[in-house]
Amino acid sequence: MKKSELLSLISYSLENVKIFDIHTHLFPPEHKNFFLMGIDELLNYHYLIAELFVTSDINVKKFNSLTKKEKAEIVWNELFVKRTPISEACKGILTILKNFSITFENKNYSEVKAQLNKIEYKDDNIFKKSNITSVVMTNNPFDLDEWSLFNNPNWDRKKYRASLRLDNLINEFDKSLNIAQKSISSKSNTPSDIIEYLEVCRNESNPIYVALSLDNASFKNLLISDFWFNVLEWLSEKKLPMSLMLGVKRRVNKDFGEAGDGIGDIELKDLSKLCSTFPNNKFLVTCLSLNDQHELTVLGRKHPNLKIFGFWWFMNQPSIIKPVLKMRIDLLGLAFIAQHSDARITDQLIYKWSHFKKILSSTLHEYYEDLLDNNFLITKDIIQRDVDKLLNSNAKDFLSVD
Ligand code: FIX
Ligand code: ZN
Repeated sequence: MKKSELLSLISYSLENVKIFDIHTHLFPPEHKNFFLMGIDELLNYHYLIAELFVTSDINVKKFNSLTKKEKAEIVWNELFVKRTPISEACKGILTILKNFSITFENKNYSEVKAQLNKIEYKDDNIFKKSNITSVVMTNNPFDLDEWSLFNNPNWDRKKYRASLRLDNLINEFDKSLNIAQKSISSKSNTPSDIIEYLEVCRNESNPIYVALSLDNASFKNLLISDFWFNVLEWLSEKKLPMSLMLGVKRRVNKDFGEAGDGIGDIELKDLSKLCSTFPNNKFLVTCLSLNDQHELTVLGRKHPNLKIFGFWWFMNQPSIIKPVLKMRIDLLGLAFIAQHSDARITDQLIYKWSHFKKILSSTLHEYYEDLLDNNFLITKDIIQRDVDKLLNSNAKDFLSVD
């Protein structure tokens, strides 16, 4: 293959690869109170809210008391009219609007919204536009309203795959234990009731992994607690991987709500210990801090039961993705899960994936050119195989998902 053909073949492969999105906060439209789509939801994304609070002199308490529509209008005016929408989260909105051929130069919020309201689109259209076959939801078995999704038989369980999000067991253990005991009408009042409850939830939801987001203290506790030892034993028996999102510090600024989370420390030697102590468990891991990426990637070379995934949250910035993606390829070849969207609003799938594929395209181009220089034959099939691994089959193989 000639170098001149390379870029078009990479673009073709990226346009046609079927994406498996292993971490989102999305729900099917049938889950009415939790399904989010449209401009008001997009402009209320906590990434934009954080920017609003530190860019404008808006009163946070007053803003938090407004309706979603009122907030959306303020975000549009402050970040897209009065200022240049140059940040990644702002550019994401522009990518979505452009994708729907919405004109927004000197347009106010109502004029933008009116254009979008004229377009009939569903989650299906967005999945098809971005070539996404499945997304993994974040399902919390201790939020019974949210968990009621699994009482509803009428939604696509292949398109929306389940996970078991267990952060409540870190932050509200006693309350979670009560929920578990009530649900299984237990009299024993021991933490084993939680595992019995999780088994009920596993049968209801057929999750493809359990997930936790952890700071240093809670991660260290995982390694010494009998309860988590029993959870890991249960996971190994059920062949359920554990997804660990490490290095978050919740509510750095409490007034900002969901926009107030930040970066915490994490000791990755503990991750290595976890992988060695539980060789029969599989761990999907991503870290929030740029400072942890090199050590995490090296650990990806040491533990066959560890799979690195995605560019999480504050890592999902083009200026950071490019060098870290190259480091992962240098150290791991293509043996990692390249990205997840973390989308909360269905429309976000459009920009989360198109922005990443642009970086992946130029990165692969660079590496394939090097291979051509070393007389390694690059073919269309090889490119399609590699892109499928990064965006689809590495995740499905590790998670044993068809
Ligand atoms: O813990 C998580 O799943 C994080 O992704 C969220 O808490 C965070 O708010 C988010 O959506 C980041 O993209
Ligand atoms: Zn998330």
